[in-house]
Amino acid sequence: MKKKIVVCGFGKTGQALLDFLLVNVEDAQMFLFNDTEIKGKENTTLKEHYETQGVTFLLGDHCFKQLEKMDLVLLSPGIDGRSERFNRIRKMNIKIISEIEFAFSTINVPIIAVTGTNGKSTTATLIHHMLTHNGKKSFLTGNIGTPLISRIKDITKDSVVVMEVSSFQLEEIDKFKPHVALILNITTDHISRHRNFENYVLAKFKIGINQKPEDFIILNYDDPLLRERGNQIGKAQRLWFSRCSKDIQQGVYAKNQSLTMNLNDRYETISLSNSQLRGLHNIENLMAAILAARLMGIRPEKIEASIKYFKGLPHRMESVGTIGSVEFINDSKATNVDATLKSINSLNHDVVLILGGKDKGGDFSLLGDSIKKRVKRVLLLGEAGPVIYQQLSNLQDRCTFVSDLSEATSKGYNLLEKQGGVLLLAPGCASFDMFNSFEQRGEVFKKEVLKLRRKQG
Ligand code: UMA
Repeated sequence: MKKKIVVCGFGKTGQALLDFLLVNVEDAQMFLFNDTEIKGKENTTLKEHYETQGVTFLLGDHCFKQLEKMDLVLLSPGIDGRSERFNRIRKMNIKIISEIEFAFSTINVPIIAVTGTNGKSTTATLIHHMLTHNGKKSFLTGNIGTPLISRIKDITKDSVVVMEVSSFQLEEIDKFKPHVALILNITTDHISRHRNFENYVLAKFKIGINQKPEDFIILNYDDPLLRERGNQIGKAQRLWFSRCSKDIQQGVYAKNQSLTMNLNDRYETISLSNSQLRGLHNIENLMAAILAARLMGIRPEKIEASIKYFKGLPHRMESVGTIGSVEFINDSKATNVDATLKSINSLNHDVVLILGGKDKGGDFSLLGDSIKKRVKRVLLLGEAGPVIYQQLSNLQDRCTFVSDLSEATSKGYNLLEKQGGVLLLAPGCASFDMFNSFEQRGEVFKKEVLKLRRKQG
């Protein structure tokens, strides 16, 4: 009898899994399960394409029962494999494997895996940049938008894989083992998926559970949770990075724009003065990336030389221009409270802050002190607006509700026009109440700034 394999989720991951299976697995019956119907022209065409290749689509949650007949269930990260319904399947001894676990089982090259609540994409991209700039064959994959499984065909013995890994992905790993793991920070996020903060922390810690003493884990010494519990993660050699303390034995610390690295009592310095990245959090991202690149054998002077060519990613503290003395900064990727806090704290100017979107259960009162010091007005947007208003209880006189990004942009500009400052989009929330993604939200903001600039002549 043919083996029955079902791929769950018809997003980027599900499609990449199907592409891989159709080429590499013979003699199996292939299924695709998705909780909802497939909509849109592009996806419908793709569905038809897979159907002609023999894939049977199981669409709608009422089809979930059919998973009970499968031999193997492959999961996309957005689907909660720890939910009641999947636990039921697990108890029936049906194998459930996540995409990263499955992809990992097919390769044997060093993996550098970056996780953390914030800074993952920038740090992973920085590492990839430092490696490729210095002649390594690096693949940048994972949560950043390219499932690992989609790159397997191109990975060769001399490759290095750099992965951004989310808590959703880590929650489902079994044997996945990076040679170098990085945890940049851990603050509250994704509580609706993980149910509580501890589960989220434990998912992040899984990055190191399979590591051996010949592997490395890079941790943030300035993160209270990591400093307290970082020594309990796995068996890898620990390296720390710190912006605030020289008190680290192995790793790197920053003093102004200069980094001092200590690896096995060998001291090296690297200057950040050429870096184009803004914000204190980016010093942390740089330190973490530099340690990883150094562990992969890149010389300090080569790392230093490559830093200056890295422009940063769109939608992360991205300056999208000025009108008069008002600067517009797009940090649409700040989708949780901690990221917003870091954005505000990296600006010295008078700030008008656009906050709100789809609430992920964050505690916005944590922004109180920084708002008091730096933010003259908070423009509240989207579904989370009223919740944030409640949580900023003693700052409500500084809050104004706006109906969309267009109103937020023009109102923000009017408020700053006379004495100058920064209009900062750092919403602290997901985008899905009004947009398809944080990228789309950022693009809309950029368009609004452009419109305003044209209007101002
Ligand atoms: N779906 C269901 N049932 C569910 C949830 C989703 O059927 O309960 C279906 C959807 O209808 C859709 C498909 O599953 O058809 C989407 O699957 P997915 O959510 O796993 O999305 P992908 O397109 O495969 O993208 C995933 C990651 N998405 C999530 O983790 C939510 C992408 O991270 C990642 O870039 C991509 O794999 C490649 O690895 C995005 C993300 O938002 C950027 N990540 C979170 C974050 O960064 O905060 C963790």
